[in-house]
Amino acid sequence: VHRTKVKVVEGVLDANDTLAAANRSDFERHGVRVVNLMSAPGAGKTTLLERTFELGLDGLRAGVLEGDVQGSMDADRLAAYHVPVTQLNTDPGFGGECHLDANMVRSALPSVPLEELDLLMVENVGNLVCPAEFRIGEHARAMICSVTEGEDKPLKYPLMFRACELVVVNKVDLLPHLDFDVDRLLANVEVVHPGVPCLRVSARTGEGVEAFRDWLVEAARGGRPAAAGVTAPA
Ligand SMILES: Nc1nc2c(ncn2[C@@H]2O[C@H](COP(=O)(O)OP(=O)(O)OP(=O)(O)O)[C@@H](O)[C@H]2O)c(=O)[nH]1
Ligand SMILES: [Mg+2]
Repeated sequence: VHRTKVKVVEGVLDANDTLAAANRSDFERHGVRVVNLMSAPGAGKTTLLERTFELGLDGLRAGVLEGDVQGSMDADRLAAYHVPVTQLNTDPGFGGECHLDANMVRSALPSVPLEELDLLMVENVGNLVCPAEFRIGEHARAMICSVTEGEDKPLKYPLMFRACELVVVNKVDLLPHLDFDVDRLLANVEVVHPGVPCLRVSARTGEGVEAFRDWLVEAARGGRPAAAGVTAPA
């Protein structure tokens, strides 16, 4: 019974990879690079996107695919920046999934104006486990952890910290009020994902947002490798 269960899980992930590859080829046909943003709920994905759109993306035409269990609050916030935003709710039809998968993204693609975009930012559902397991056809993944979450998180949720090409340490403006040790966090990141670039950012004050924007622009121009440690779509 146990072996059968394992096979089922592998089968689900294989099917996901096949759909992720189909998404990837649609993105590439339109010349769109896709970045998947992942974090625990409330780490600052939407706020960081807001600050990034305020800075501008070096002339790149950006859009957002906004993943939430329900509601459109984040999509409404981002639409204020005059970028095309498509809401993808995992509640209807998907049973309130805690992550986006390739099939959900595929079902949303007809509503995403790919021909108008160079860069599609996907804000995943806030969750530190499941989003890391499902590729969606993206070219790069950034994960955001905030300084209120604890230095131990890379050791407790290693896949999330491994399945990304960038770690953003957000809310550094709060450090004077906390006993959070950024160096200890970064050492733990290094244990699970040696060499991954990390940025110190405050989406509140704008500190470090330019470096994040520069990373995005480079990712959009094809300068980033595929994620290590996870099955990349063929
Ligand atoms: N002090 C501080 N607060 C921040 C920062 N970034 C985000 N916040 C606050 O943190 C809360 C959550 O931010 P969001 O940007 O909504 O987080 P999110 O990751 O998009 O959340 P979900 O989409 O619900 O997973 C909000 O109250 C933000 O104002 C930061 O750099 N510093
Ligand atoms: Mg959000």
